[in-house]
Amino acid sequence: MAEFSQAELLHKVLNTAQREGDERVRAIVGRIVGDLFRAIDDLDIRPEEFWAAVGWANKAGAGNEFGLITAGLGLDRLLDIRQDEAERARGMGGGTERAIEGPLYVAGAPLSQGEARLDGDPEQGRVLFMEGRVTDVGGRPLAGAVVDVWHANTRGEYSHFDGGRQRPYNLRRRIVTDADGAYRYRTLIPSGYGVPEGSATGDLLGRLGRHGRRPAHIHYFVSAEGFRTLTTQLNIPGDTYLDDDYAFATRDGLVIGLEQHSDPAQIAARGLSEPFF
Ligand code: MBD
Ligand code: FE
Repeated sequence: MAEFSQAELLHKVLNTAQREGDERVRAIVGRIVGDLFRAIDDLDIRPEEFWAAVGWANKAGAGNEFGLITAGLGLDRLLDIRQDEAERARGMGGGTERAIEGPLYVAGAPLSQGEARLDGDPEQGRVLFMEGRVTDVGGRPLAGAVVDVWHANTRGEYSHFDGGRQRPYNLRRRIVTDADGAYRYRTLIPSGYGVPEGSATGDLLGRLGRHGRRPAHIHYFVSAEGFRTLTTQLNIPGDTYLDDDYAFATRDGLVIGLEQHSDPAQIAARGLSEPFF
């Protein structure tokens, strides 16, 4: 029976002696597994704790929850912080701040020119008319840019992730900017998202004494030929969770201004009364 030390065990796990395999994967897996070896040692992790964690990870995987978990552990925000720093170091700053993508994007939303109506399911809610302009960092309008937006409904649920309760691509659209770089859309003000009750993510957050709530937000990818794509989110003002987001994704500069209108004629004059289905 072979006897070997922990260090030798790690070398065998990583197949360090061979030139085969992917060196980058070896470096990353080596760091993480080495740290796990140390954690098991230093914290004296018991077999029951270890197997409970394996069961938890299996549940998380079965529920496609890893994107929810990384957001809650701050990893997505860490990547944003690092990209901000890298851009600042290269003198690339300026423009709208980035915010994390999150795990609930679906590619291929309906595409329209200049404007769109996002809500297609019959739902009671506060109507939101959004107007914006895509420019380069120097303020020059970008015609033909694509604004890809997605958000939750008034119950905080996303289409494609709610067991089929909403129709496909509800509250998801791609809008091409006009000659002035402008776009506009009509939708319903979303509610904040909450990590599902009883999920592996919810269990973990509960064990940390945390909640899994996000403030109401609207996701954006903004892309244009010859420019890097901006991934960001806009926040609805006044939300309780603006400064207590489980995903650490909010930024002061991304809270939009809202003007309230109650005159139905004024609302009708803005158009976009027909759903684009
Ligand atoms: C979301 O809606 C979201 O935007 C993020 C970042 C994480 C979980 C759910
Ligand atoms: Fe979201």
